[in-house]
Amino acid sequence: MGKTGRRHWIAAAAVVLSLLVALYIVAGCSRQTQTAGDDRTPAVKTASAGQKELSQDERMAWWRDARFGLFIHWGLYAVPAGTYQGERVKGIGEWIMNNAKIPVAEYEKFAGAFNPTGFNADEWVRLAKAAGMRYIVITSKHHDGFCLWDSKVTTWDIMDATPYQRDILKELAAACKKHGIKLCFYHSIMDWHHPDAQAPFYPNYNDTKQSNPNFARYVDTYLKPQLAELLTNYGPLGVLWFDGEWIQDWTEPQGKALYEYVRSLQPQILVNNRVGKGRKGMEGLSKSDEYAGDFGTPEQQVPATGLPGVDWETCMTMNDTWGFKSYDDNWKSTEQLIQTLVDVASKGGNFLLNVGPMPEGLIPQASIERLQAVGKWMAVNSESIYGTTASPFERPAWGRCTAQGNKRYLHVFRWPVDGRLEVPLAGGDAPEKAYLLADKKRAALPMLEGANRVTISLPGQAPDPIDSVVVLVLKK
Ligand code: H79
Repeated sequence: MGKTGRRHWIAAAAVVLSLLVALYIVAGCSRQTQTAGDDRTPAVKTASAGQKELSQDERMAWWRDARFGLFIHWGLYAVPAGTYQGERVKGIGEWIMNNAKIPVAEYEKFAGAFNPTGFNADEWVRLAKAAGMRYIVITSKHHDGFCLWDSKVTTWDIMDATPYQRDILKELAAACKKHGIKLCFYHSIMDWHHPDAQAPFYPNYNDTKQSNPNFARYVDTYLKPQLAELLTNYGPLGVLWFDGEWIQDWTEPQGKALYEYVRSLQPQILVNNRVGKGRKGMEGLSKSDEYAGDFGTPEQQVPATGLPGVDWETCMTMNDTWGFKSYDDNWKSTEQLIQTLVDVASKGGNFLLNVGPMPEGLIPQASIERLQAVGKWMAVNSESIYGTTASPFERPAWGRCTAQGNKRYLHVFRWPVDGRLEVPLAGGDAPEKAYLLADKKRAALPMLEGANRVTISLPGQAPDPIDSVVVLVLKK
């Protein structure tokens, strides 16, 4: 080829290349349009000037990637810790005010005994981080109305009502920022302490038939101003996690309005479905296109086959209470906790695991030990959790599967005695390599391909008695 010929050839190649690039961009845009079409909640037009408005997928991205968070239920109920006037009170610890029918003035006395001198925000955040958790949801206010921060619209808070007088949320916000953990607040819509909310319903604060004629005043002069404080003084938050929305006085339109209000103050924040009336009992599910909220919140349960097309998060206790109860020793095993985390991930959900700190400011030792054990597993296996999506095939007899790109993470709960792991394959899936996630050398495990399945030969000994992960790489 002469010089001119070569030049022509290069020019032609450049034209073809730019055409390809143009095509790629167009294809990319149409993909984006499709994603935007999937959005279940319209974006709020509140992003400040010059700031790009995030799509639903962009807002959800960190949360979908995180998969694992720490729930913290902490408040005055930790003081009675499940016992009132010498009697053990049935039910979850943070409901003691309702369950033991404690008058407001009596309940207020617990504030004088709340002096958590052992509280160390940095330690809590490091514990969560070492467990492999990526976000923390703490009770800014539970149903008893008591506030863990210095609220300007009430004296029913840590600053004005207790001898402790330190803003717990401020300290947690600083520690979370330092350690790269997303801080989130649980906030109760129901309020058993406020005269314009459910306080007058005593002795049945949770009476779902009663209505308070002044409830609108509570929303406008108390609930919303408090949320404004939380949304402006503690940096960018990950989630506002509402609860207590089942009361007579709360409606879906109010939920939608509150959703918009929260996002007007922090456009990128996520809000759970309990902001409105979308949940169905403790299943906590909702289709977000009908109801307000970005994700469903099944409580103390994992949906049998997940919730395709809906973002969701299972919240769960380690024993039988959210708020500390001194005598609740019904702890789940580390095995149960790890396998539940994996089960949830294999169905495409997040896992929000609870601790109920003691009034001294310490997390119960049983919880610490379990979080550390989960962290030990995560240190080896977190790649099979973060950023994964639901299993592409039905639950196998040996365990669970999570997926990311061309990788299938095979979570082997029951190590096969014959050393053969049968894995279903979808049409077009061609196995390239299999290895143990615990094996730093990634030594290839022998594979035998069959019709719609591959059989992987495993070593005799499981690397982890609870869940050993085999990575199956598919040809791209
Ligand atoms: O904060 C923790 C609990 O205190 C709180 N949610 C977790 C995260 C909690 N909410 N409800 N309960 C505990 C039990 C109350 C259930 C009922 Fe109902 C309220 C039964 C009837 C009204 C749930 C909501 C089922 C129907 C509506």
